[in-house]
Amino acid sequence: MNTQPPTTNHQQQTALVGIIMGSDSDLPVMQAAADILQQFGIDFELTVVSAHRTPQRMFQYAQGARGRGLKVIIAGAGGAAHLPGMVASLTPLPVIGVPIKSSNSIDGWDSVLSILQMPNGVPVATVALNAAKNAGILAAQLIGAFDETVGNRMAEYKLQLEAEVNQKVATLQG
Ligand code: RP5
Repeated sequence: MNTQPPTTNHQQQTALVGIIMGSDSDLPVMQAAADILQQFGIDFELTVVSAHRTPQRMFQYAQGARGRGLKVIIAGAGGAAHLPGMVASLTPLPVIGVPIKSSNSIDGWDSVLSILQMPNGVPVATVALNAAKNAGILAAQLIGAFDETVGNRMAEYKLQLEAEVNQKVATLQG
């Protein structure tokens, strides 16, 4: 595992969203955030930052994120999932937390509660267990609030969701 500062395996000079995770074992879940951001045409970077195994790297990543041009950070972790909350404490950027159900977890409640139960003043926007796709969508919505192109793509995405349900209703009703 690379423990050097923010070198990433999907490095984008123009990255607006930083996707980080506590371990490379989180990648199969977190990939969904990357996929949806790609679909919306939003540049992102993706890397591993562990709150417990690489605390210095976490400090460096979080404190440098805004200066490097990131607008949102998506942080996924499992178990004693301190990464999203600690990163939120170190940056003025909004942080979206993805609780990951790790293999030894108590049904994922450990991950959910350790990301969700933040103290006043340091929020983490916590999505559902393993819901990295929703984290990506929420990040895109935050970007889309200020970027018209992304905002329009989001409006179109919503219409698509609606059309898909309407199509199913029509099929059910014959
Ligand atoms: C957490 O511990 C990681 O976010 C991961 O979900 C979990 C297990 O990590 P590994 O032991 O697989 O590296 O820090």
